[in-house]
Amino acid sequence: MEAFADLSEPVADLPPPPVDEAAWLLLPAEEAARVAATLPLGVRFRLRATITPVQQAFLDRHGYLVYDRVASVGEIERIASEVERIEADLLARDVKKVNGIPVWVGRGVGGKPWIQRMGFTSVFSEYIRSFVRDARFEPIRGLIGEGARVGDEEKDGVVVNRYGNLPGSLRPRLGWHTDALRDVVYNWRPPGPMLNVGLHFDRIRPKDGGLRVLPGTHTQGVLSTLFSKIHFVTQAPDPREVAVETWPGDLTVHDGRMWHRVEASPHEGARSVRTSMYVPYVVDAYQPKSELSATPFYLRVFSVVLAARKWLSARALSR
Ligand SMILES: O=C(O)CCC(=O)C(=O)O
Ligand SMILES: [Fe+2]
Repeated sequence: MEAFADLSEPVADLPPPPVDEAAWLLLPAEEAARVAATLPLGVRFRLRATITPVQQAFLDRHGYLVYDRVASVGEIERIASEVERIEADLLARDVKKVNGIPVWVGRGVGGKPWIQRMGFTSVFSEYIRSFVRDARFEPIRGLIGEGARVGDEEKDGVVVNRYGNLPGSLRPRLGWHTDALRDVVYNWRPPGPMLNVGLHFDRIRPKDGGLRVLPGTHTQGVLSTLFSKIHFVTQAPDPREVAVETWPGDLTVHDGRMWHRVEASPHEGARSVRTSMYVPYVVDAYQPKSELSATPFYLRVFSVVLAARKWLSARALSR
């Protein structure tokens, strides 16, 4: 225990228990839909051996699910230490891109170089590679679709995001967006169903910032998916948004067509840091990336914005 720990705000508090689904496990779909409609938007589910009818109905209705602490604190710590090891290696080798996906290096706690978006982590870590394949995630794989696989070398691979409100941080937040935009931009096809699976490393209360989702927007028309907000630019809170409160090890599933964003932390320094890890499940034809892969257009735009931000903050720090 640190001598000056702030005891007024418990940060290691326990989550409310996940909803008890025992009575609903065999419900037919229509009844499960009725039950799902009565659950609060902040409901937490327990990941079982199969996806329950009510979980499926909640996802269909609202576009997301939160699973109570699917990873242990020990596992989260181990993954975080693997991420630090990979980071040290990428920084030492001055790697700017992995398989065409930019490595965004900002400044972290104490001003040290800090990788804020890292793709393909499971390619660099046997631990992460086997963790994301653990038997407990089988039902999630089934949720994505028949024959879904973890795309270690596909899309952006297993991505680790780090946000922080620190001098030189490249991303304290992430503006409103749908993940489905990528589908539209690359494949010229309307956004289809697609699920994103995220592991959360931190205790984040609504007042600490973190993930915000707009329930139900996954069923909007294509035009709303594309234009009801300006992708990555609109930051303002939406009156209908839900703050996804997390405890370390929580797992979220969200529909890629749903609008969501990451709110900045109001804290400073280490207390403001938030880490999430997203696992790509792929059902399409195998399309591995390689060192020859081109950088996706939207990441190029991002890189220009981040370079500008980096330059501005370097100027501010040197004053
Ligand atoms: O960090 C998060 O939880 C969300 C990240 C996200 O939405 C994204 O990278 O597309
Ligand atoms: Fe997203």
